[in-house]
Order: sequence, then C-alpha cells, then structure tokens
Amino acid sequence: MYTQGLDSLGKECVHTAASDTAALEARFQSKVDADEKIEPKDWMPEAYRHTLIRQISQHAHSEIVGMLPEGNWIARAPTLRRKAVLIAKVQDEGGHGMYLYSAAETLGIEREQMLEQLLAGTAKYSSIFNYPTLTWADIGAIGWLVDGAAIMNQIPICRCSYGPYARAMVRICKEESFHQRQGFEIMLALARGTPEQQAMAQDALNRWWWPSIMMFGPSDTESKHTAQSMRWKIKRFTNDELRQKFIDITAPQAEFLGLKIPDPQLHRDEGSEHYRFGTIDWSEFQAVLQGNGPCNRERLEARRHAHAEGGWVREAAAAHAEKQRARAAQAA
Ligand code: BYC
Repeated sequence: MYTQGLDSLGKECVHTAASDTAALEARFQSKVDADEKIEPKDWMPEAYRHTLIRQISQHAHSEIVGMLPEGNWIARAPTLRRKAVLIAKVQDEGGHGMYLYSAAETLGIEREQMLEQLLAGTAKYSSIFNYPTLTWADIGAIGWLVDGAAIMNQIPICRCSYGPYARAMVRICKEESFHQRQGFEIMLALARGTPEQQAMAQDALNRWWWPSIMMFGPSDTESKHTAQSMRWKIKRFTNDELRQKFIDITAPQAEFLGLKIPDPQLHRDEGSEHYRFGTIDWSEFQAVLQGNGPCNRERLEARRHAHAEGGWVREAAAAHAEKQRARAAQAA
C-alpha cells in the first residue's frame, strides 16, 4: 500500500542516462549533507535503498522476536500490576515491529517477503533475543540493559536521513524510555529486597551484561556497513561510540543499585571521564549470529508456530476486506 509512488521513481531510473546518474547522486548526497529528509518518492541510490531495507527489516524482526523472551514471563509476573505493565510492554514491541515493517514497505519490499525471510532463517534479528529469560530478574535486566541499549542506539535514528524511518523512531523511542524505566524499577525493587532477591538481580546482570554490550554490533574496525551508513546519515554514531556512551551511563546506575558489573577491568578513567572495559568475546557474538546461540532454534520455531496458528486470522481479514470491497463496488 505504500509503494504506489515508486512507479514514477522507477521510470525516472529507467529513463535516466547513465551520465546523469552522477548528477542525481550528487544532488542526493547534498540533500543528505544539508540534513534534508529523503522521502519514498525521491530518487535514491539503489545501495541506499538496500541498506535501509536491510537495517529496517532487521530492526522490525528484532522487535517481533523480542516479544518472545518477555512473553515467557507474562503468566508468571509476581503481581497484577507487574503483569499489566509487562503485557503493555510486549504489545508495544509488536506495535514497533508493525511501524517498522510499514517504513520498510515504503522502499518497495512487501511485508510478506520480509516475514518469509525471517521464517526461513535467512534474515537477521538482534543477537540479544537468543538468550533465555530464566528468572523474573531477567525481565528487569532486559528493560534496564536491553531497552537502555536500544534507546542509546535508536535516539540518533530519529535524525536518520530517511523520513519514514526517522518518524517511526520518534514514537518508538518514547515507548522505549518507559520500557527502560520499568526494567530499572524492577531491578531497584529486587536490589532493595531480600538477600535472595538481590542475588537474583546480580545473577541476571551477570548473564545479560556482555550480550547487551554486543548488541551494538561489531567493533568499528570490523563493521562493514558503518562508514557508508554514516555518510548517508542512516547511522549518526559508530557502533563503538554508542557502546561507550551506554557503558558510561549504565555503570553508575549499577553502582546505585549496589550490583557489580561482571567485568573486572571496568573502571572510570579520570582523564577521559569514560569507563574503560574488558575484552568482548566476539566468538560468542559470531556464534549467535550464525544461529548457534542458546535460543536461536527455539525463537524461530516459536515464530513459525505463531505464523501458522495465525493463518486463519489473515484469511478471515482478507475475506472480510474482499466482502467490503464487493459491497462498496455494488453500491457505487
Ligand atoms: N545482532 O556492519 P555492521 C530492540 C550484523 S530491537 C545481529 O555494524 P550495521 C528491542 C549486521 O546486521 C534491537 N546482527 O552493520 C526490541 C550486519 O549483518 P548483514 C535492534 C547484528 O547495520 C524488543 C553485520 O552484523 N535494533 O532494541 O551498520 C525489546 C555487520 O554489522 C548485530 C536495531 O535493529 C546484532 N546485535 O550496524 C527490547 C537498530 N550487530 O546485514 C528491545 C537499528 C550487527 O551485513 N540497527 N549485526 O548480514 C542498527 O542500528 C544497525 O543495523 C546495527 C548494526 C548497529 C545493529
């Protein structure tokens, strides 16, 4: 439904002489440099379009798969209030996925195609959602650390050069802020609780810290897309810059909670006012990306099952839409 404007774009591309492509590219880059938004009907380089489809669809899949580890705790949340808040949060993630699929559709890909790629296991989604949620404290740790990392990564995307993605991120970031606070509040309640609750909070931090740090992606020296995405203003900061900002903000929060970050090398460098941290185990990150994390198979299986179970809803919605169309045509 969002792709109707692409016809004119296609014609422009087809009828453009090769010699004019450089001029189009220069005009495109000058718009980006001037912080003007690129909109779906504007001319854009094919590589820019592909990069956005890749990133936005991975982002959408992450939101949808991200519902699973938390959904696991809805029935076991310790109070009615906690349950209501968690249901709302998981519903928000579903909504974020929908905005993001819509934003990707403006680039000329169908939602069905993106979902097929996810279910076939050929599309990536965030590494973080391949870890299990073993205790209630994990829900706190996800909100505090995972949503905290997500906000750090996503606030700059509100200034992304592609209009539909930037606009979708504004609302998503507001909701992510609420998610981060609910997570921190769970951690605070546990950290001020019984010794058993404190131990549960510490155990969750031990297991979620390093995977959260890895969420920001490979180091800048290994990141294949960062340089070009920065030139196009899809990314506003590099992976390492965002990782550092996250650690600088989160380390004092852990101190406030009375919890210990599981990194013996973590310390504040008075000269630079940054926290220095230990070596990341990139072999674990690569294993998760290759499908060998603790829950990769379980997550995909759960998505395939949900997709199959929802088949009758899609069919009913399509039949209803067809009936409405036929009625409207008869009345006209
Ligand atoms: N996990 O050149 P690089 C959320 C891939 S949702 C898996 O640095 P780029 C939330 C990368 O895709 C969180 N794969 O790439 C939801 C690339 O592979 P391909 C998701 C990763 O794109 C529910 C390759 O490694 N957030 O927060 O410049 C509940 C090389 O990397 C990861 C977004 O998607 C990873 N962690 O930078 C709670 C934000 N990292 O495509 C929370 C938008 C890297 O070449 N995305 N890879 O096969 C981005 O900002 C960027 O795409 C990334 C990666 C920073 C993630």
